[in-house]
Amino acid sequence: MKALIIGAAGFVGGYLIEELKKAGKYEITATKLSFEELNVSGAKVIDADICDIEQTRQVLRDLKPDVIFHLAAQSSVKKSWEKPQLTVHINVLGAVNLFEAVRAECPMARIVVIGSSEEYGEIDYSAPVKETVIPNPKNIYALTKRAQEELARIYCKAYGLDIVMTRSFNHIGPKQIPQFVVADFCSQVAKIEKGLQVPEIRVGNLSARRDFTDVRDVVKAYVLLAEKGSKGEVYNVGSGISVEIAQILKYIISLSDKNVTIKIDESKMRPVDVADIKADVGKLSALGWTRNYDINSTIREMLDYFRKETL
Ligand code: A2R
Ligand code: GDD
Repeated sequence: MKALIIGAAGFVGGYLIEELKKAGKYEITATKLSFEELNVSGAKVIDADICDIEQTRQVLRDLKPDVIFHLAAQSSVKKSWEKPQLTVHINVLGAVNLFEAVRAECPMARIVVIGSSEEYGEIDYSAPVKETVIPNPKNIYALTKRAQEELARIYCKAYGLDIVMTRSFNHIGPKQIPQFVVADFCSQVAKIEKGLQVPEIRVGNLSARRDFTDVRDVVKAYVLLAEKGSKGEVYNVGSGISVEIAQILKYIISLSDKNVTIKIDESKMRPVDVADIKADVGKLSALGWTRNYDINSTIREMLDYFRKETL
């Protein structure tokens, strides 16, 4: 079975390669951008830019994959406010390019398209959100992921492409870059412990509540969806529990013996921020998905990772 991961040099890619290797039945090819590093064993690595339709077609023509995981994206909500055109370009044009290339080169391939919980936007937050709730995206990143999902649905219905979509909630784990909240706080604490930062942690909106899942459980869901997900369907990938960012900060600080003060950094605030969101994962669980990691153990691993990496 030939598996292709597009955008494999990011956070999720390395973990997905490991999960596919564990399954033992995949011949894995992974794409990265030409300037990115990806040193992995057990996968062939090639350069490809999803915004380049010819390059994308060439990859599919040469490989004829059975399953494609589309991870490539501008994945930061914060950056999408700063670079809206770039975000639309990569996330929307990239998706259309992939669908067009699949249509031309390997129309039978199963495609797992990674969307975001951010697509839900401003909804009733009182209960875990089901896939049937109508999304109401409130930021540029969210809208691009919504557009990607609707495009996927159109390519599925109009041309019969075999696409499964996700709305993935926040994922965390060792090696995540400090652009995202848990990695950011852990990285700052590690720097403070090494005397590289004054004992003051800079934070954004602490009142938001998010649903965090360990990346290793997330990639397990992606492989399961490749194998058992229903064509044309969207699946939440999350834990079902939302945690206040302030609570996470308090926990990370409690893991250190340093006296750390908290400083609100206005540059980390977003023009609009979803208040609280948690997934209903009944649809994914019905396929047999379970989680192995709890949030606190993942946070401890992340802090230890930054302690080792911070020199
Ligand atoms: O932006 P970079 O230099 O970090 O590269 C990212 C890469 N990428 C592309 N790949 C192919 N063609 C492009 N035109 C292109 N533009 C960016 O996709 C990065 O290496 C990868 C995405 O990885 P991350 O940003 O680390 O996202 P992560 O956490 O692995 O999330 C995977 C998926 C994304 O679609 C997120 O939007 C979603 O899960 O949450
Ligand atoms: N990054 C960051 N840094 N976020 C902070 C900070 C800080 O210092 N302080 C508070 N926050 C809040 C943000 O305002 C937001 O409410 C929450 O923490 C999570 O922010 P991020 O970790 O940056 O993630 P995100 O939710 O914007 O996006 C991530 O999750 C999405 C799924 O919900 C990304 O991984 C996306 O690619 C993914 O789709």
